[in-house]
Amino acid sequence: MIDGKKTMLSGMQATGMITLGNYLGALKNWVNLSDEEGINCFYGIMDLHSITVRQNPTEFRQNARRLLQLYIAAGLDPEKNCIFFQSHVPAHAELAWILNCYTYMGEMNRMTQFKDKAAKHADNINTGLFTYPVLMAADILLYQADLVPVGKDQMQHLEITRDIANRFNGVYGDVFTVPEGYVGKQGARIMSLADPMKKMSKSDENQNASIYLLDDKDTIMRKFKKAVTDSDGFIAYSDEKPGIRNLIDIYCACTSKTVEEALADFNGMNYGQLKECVGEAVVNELAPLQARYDELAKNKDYIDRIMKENAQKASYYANKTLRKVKKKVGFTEMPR
Ligand code: ATP
Ligand code: LTN
Repeated sequence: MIDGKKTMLSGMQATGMITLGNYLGALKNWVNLSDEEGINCFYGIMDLHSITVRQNPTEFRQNARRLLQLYIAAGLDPEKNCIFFQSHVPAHAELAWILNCYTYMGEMNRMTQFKDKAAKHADNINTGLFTYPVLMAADILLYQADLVPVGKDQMQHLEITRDIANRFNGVYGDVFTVPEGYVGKQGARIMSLADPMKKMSKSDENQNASIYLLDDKDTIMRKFKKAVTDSDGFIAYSDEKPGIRNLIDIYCACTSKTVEEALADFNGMNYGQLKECVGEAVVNELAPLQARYDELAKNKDYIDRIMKENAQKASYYANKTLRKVKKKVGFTEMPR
C-alpha cells in the first residue's frame, strides 16, 4: 500500500527484443490493470537482472531504452504510472544484499529458472544467476507491492518473495507488504512456434520460434506459416495438439475471444488457413503499438525526461522502505 492505495509492481529484463509471449503474458495485462482507478503502478526495466547473462554493452543499452519505449507504446502511461530503470534506483541492489542474508541456499536451489538457465549457460553459472530471485524480491518489497502480475513461469519467484517477506516480518514486525501474484487468464503461457512444448522465449536462438514485437507484417505471416503443428489435419483445442492449441491461445489473446468463439471462426478451415488467420490477428494487434513505437523512438527528449522523473519518483518510495529496513536490522545511522 502507498498512501492508502493498492500498489502493483512488475517488470521485465532488458534482454533482447521482447516477444509476443512477453506481450500477451505480461505487458498486455499490465496495461489493462493500470487502467483501473485507485491502483499505484510501478513498472521496472529490470536491467540489473539482465547481467546475470553476459550482455554486449552497446546492444544492452539499446535494448533497455527500446523496452521503455515498448512499455509506453503498448499503452502504459508514463505520467500516471511509474516506469523506471532498476539500475537508476540503487536501493534495489542494497535491499537485495540484505535479503540475501534472510534467504537459504536450499530455497534458491529449488528454483526451476535457475536450473534451466544454468543448463543453458553452463560456461557462466554465476552467483547472480543463483540469487536472481532475491533481487526480484527486493524489487517487489521495496514498493510495498500488493499485486504482482507475471507470466506463470515467474510464480515460483513470487512464492519465494512471500516467504522472504514473511520471514523478515516475523523477526522485525510488519515491515513488508506480503504480495500476491497475478497471472492473467489469457496468454499466460505462449509456446514457441518451432516447438510447442517449449515456452516462447526472447533468448531462443531460433528466430522462427518467436514473434518479436517489432517484426513487420511479412515476417509475422512467414513465421506463422512455418509454425510447427501436427499431421492430424483437424482443428481442436486439446493437450494432445499443443501446436494447434498454442495458435488458438494466441488468437484468443489477440482478439479477446473465447476458445469456443475462436473454434467457430476456424470452422471448416485447414491448417494453412488457420495459420493465416492467427497471423493476421497478431499483425492487427501489434500494428498500433508499432506505429506509436516509431513516433516515440524519434522523441529522445521526451524519453529522457520520463526516465529522469520516474527514477526520482521510484527512488522516493524505495528509499522510504530501505530506511525502515536498515533501522529494523540495526545498522548505525550516519550522523546528520
Ligand atoms: P529470457 O528468454 O531472456 O529468459 P523471457 O522471454 O522468458 O526471457 P522474461 O524477461 O523472463 O522473458 O519475462 C518477462 C515477462 O514475460 C514475465 O512476466 C514472464 O512471465 C512473461 N513471459 C515470458 N515468456 C512468456 C511466455 N512464453 N508466455 C507468457 N508469458 C511469458
Ligand atoms: N524475473 C522477471 C522480471 C522481474 C520482475 C521483477 C517481475 C524482475 N523483477 C519484479 C515482477 C516483479 C521475469 O519476468 N523474468
